Amino acid sequence: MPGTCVIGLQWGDEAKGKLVDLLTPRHDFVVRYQGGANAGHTVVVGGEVYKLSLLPSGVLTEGVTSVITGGVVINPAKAIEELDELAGRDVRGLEKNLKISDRAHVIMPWHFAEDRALDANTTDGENIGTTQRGIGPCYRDKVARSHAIRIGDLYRDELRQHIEHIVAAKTPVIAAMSGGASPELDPQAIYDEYKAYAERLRPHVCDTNELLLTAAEAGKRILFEGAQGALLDVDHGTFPFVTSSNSSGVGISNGSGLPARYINHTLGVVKAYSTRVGGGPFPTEQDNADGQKLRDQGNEYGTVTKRPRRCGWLDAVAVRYTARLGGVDAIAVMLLDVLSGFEELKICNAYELDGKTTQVFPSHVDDIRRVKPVYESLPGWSEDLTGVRSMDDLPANALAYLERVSELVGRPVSIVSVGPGREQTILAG
Ligand code: 2SA
Ligand code: MG
Repeated sequence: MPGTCVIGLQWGDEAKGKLVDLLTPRHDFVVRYQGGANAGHTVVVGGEVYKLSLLPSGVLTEGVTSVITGGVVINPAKAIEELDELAGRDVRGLEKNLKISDRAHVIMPWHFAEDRALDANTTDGENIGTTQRGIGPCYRDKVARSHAIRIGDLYRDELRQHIEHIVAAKTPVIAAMSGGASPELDPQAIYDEYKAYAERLRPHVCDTNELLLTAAEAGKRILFEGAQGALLDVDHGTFPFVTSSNSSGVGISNGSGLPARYINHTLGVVKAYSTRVGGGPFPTEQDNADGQKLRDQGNEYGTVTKRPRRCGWLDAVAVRYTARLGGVDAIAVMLLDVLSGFEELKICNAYELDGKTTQVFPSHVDDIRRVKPVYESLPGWSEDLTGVRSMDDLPANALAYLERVSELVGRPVSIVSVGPGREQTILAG
């Protein structure tokens, strides 16, 4: 009865999508349980590149049921756009194989306006740098309850009235937040638009709690696909520079509705270096030639927003923390090929804070800003790794790098990735 999770241990973009795609054939269900269309999962199948934001990466494998649970916030237009694109590229069976929870909250037009206004109005000068996909405002309305719309509400008679009520309440607030300009929110137009989305998505909508509980009780194999990374977790990450969901391992049960007893293997996904997109502290950031080289070699640009990602050395203090937080059994080290051509590689193995050396990841953003990373140096390698298929064929320095990462993080390395293709994957035993 395996329930396997794939979660990112950094700030997202660890190449989780590739791993989920690889593991999917061994599962009956693939589940997205948090976040929304802020995620960007790139999967390469047979030389074809698929970029998914909202749909689980499992949709690319026929015969597997992909599930978007109640913990996800859904932009219906985006769901439809991705469905259409996949249908146009001959991905089959989605009508039957994609399930969307009727409990999931809906991203509405006002959420985009609020996301823009909120992110431009931070108090301490640094913006969160959200993806502007309405994620935070939608989760905020979910927790606040009174102005929320769930997928199931789209099929109820009260929807028209509910939209009118919310637009009336929000219009002056959004206007005040954005310097007086009234947002263009026409209740009738919004109603018509979302009714059309609802009809289009109707074949997919169901009670996914019931579906997944029944599946788990019957011993079906379920793969949980995390979005973003654990350091962006709203409760346990670098708050407030985080996303609005539980993107660490703790989010799996609350987002999916499945109790933790059905989860028995957690794979933590680690990029061989670090990246972050958006604002917030990043202790090992290299705003210099090394960072630029990582960005160039790793093609480090946002999948969703195309923003250049900030790049730096691997931060083993942060990853050790998130591996423990996530109850991670083993780690997958991704994008190792990107490190080829560096004479020297650095790994942060401790922080200095107020004159003391620590291996504890600080809880307060100001302290994370103040830490000074303590680095150790490892010799690099010049060989191209993209064609390597076994651990034995890796250069000695690459093997030594992996061993040291494993030691510092405190978890075995079970998978190494040397390129985006399915075949560019090494099982480390
Ligand atoms: P939001 O939009 O409210 O979730 O933004 C809050 C913070 O979370 C970060 N965030 C991400 N970081 C890395 N990757 C993400 N997905 C896309 C990608 C991002 C993109 O795969 O590249 O295309 O820019 C993602 N989603 C959210 C975000 O940058 C804020 O720091
Ligand atoms: Mg991504």
